[in-house]
Amino acid sequence: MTAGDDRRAPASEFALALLLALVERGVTDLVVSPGSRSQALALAAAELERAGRIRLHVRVDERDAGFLALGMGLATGRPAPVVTTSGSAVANLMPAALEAARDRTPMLLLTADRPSWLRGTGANQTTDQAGLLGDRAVLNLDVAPVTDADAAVAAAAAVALEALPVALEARALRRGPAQIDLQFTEPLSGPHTPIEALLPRVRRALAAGRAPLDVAPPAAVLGGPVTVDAASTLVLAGQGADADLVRRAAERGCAVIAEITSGLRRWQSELPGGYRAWLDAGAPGVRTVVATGLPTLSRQARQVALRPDLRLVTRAPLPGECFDPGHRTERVAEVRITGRGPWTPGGRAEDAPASAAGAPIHPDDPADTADATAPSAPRPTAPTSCMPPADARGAVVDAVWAASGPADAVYLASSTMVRVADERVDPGRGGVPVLAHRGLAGIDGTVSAASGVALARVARHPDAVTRLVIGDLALAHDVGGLLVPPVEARPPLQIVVVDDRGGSIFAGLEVAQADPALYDRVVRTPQRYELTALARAYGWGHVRAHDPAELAAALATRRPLIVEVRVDDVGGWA
Ligand SMILES: Cc1ncc(C[n+]2csc(CCOP(=O)(O)OP(=O)(O)O)c2C)c(N)n1
Repeated sequence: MTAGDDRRAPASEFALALLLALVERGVTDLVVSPGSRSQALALAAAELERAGRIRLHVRVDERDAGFLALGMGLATGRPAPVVTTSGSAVANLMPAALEAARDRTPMLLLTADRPSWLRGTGANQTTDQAGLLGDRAVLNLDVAPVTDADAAVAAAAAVALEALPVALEARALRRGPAQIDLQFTEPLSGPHTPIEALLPRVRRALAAGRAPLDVAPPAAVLGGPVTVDAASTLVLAGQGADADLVRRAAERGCAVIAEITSGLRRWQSELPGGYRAWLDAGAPGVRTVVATGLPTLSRQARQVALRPDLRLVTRAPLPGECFDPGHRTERVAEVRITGRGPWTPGGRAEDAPASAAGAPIHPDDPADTADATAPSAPRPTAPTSCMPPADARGAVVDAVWAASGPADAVYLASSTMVRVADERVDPGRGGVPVLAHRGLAGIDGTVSAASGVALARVARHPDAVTRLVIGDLALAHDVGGLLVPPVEARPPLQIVVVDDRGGSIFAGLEVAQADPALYDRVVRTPQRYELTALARAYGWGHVRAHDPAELAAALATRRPLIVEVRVDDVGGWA
């Protein structure tokens, strides 16, 4: 192409080169919300999809786009970059990004912006959106517009190389959301070099550039390694727990409590009466508590961590917040375990990963570490001795676990049901991958996040079904997550809605003693929506399950479906 007939739009040349660079370095999925300022990125994403180089997911609502990407990041450990236009669109990514910051899920926000000289001038759809996450982001880049098509590849490679070590490397020392704010000037899109011609140039530019070295966490933050004695150690694992530490602890005979959202339940010890009762009994014999991840699901776990007579050690190798209820934990990068304790893990041997080599993509993903080709055969349900059959919530947990195999996944919405599952699922049923966003324990974005998990799982295991267990308010909160463009495959997701008319979680709190009418009006907040009509409006199948058999039959279809379970005021099937 000669200078005279060069009609390439720098915006499009740059956008395609940037996305190609990310794909070259491992990005497989992109999430796009529509807009004008972001058109070059969006069109480049669509072209890459057409060329079979990425999977593209389009969501109208940026909040849903953010949570969809969060779910993919949770399931794979890699970010699915999210493309948005400028203005309030960017702010809609905030809830998912805050969650990602807390539970250190990789996330890459590609936010299109107007050129910096329009900031502060009252320009349409323009706000101070670069660096919106502040220091919650692991990286903030504010990228000036590329105005010369010949400079586009070098500029794109420079941006990618700056972001890659932080945003993409699985072993990055910082993990969480990264924002690349990309300023674009007119023309916002236009002709560009074809993918096949651009790719070798992008590869050369990536190879020629040098990625900045990642910054090690300040040494002062981390003590250790600490050595603990298995016989007197309790390991407490929450979401994001270190799988290797938990496995070593279980094999050494430590007492292990693995919250259901740690995904490591199979390593939990057989503690008399269940872990809550054992903790209530004073955790006999324990002198040291080792925490890993973010335990959030029981009052007892927090209390044991606060006991002044026990030493608290938290394994938290990455900078940022860690589990430290009493502001006194010994924060360490590594925990060594000596000796031998009396406890045995309750999980079955075949639930354990075949090999400890190579970190699983998700800590409780036996399908990713063991035989990934094994059929996702449902497990027999464990005896449900601790709850009467009339307990509808318990029956939902049993049915979901019975229907799910190791290549499937269960996503637990925040609120009552995650706690029911935590109490009820014994280690013998610990082979099913469990995911949740427990960092901030929001009830927002749950349908979208579970959809992201479902899409990530099925990309790896073609028959995988993800099952979301969600309350009626959390579903209402993310109705928009049900909206899937007609050209896109519906995520292989079954949504079990436990409808107890509002937030039942509050019934166990002091607020439940308030005037019942006031309590209902502003706390429990029962809603009235017709789930059948809602499902139809968004193109989902819907069934109502009146008993465990109907629920099991619905789940056994393995088809995308909304399954409604109505629960009465005493917890039975309504
Ligand atoms: C984004 C967000 N808003 C509000 C809350 C507070 N909250 C926690 S649980 C809950 C009620 C959830 O009700 P539902 O989804 O029906 O579940 P249930 O309690 O009935 O199991 C609310 C409003 C929250 N965690 N996150």
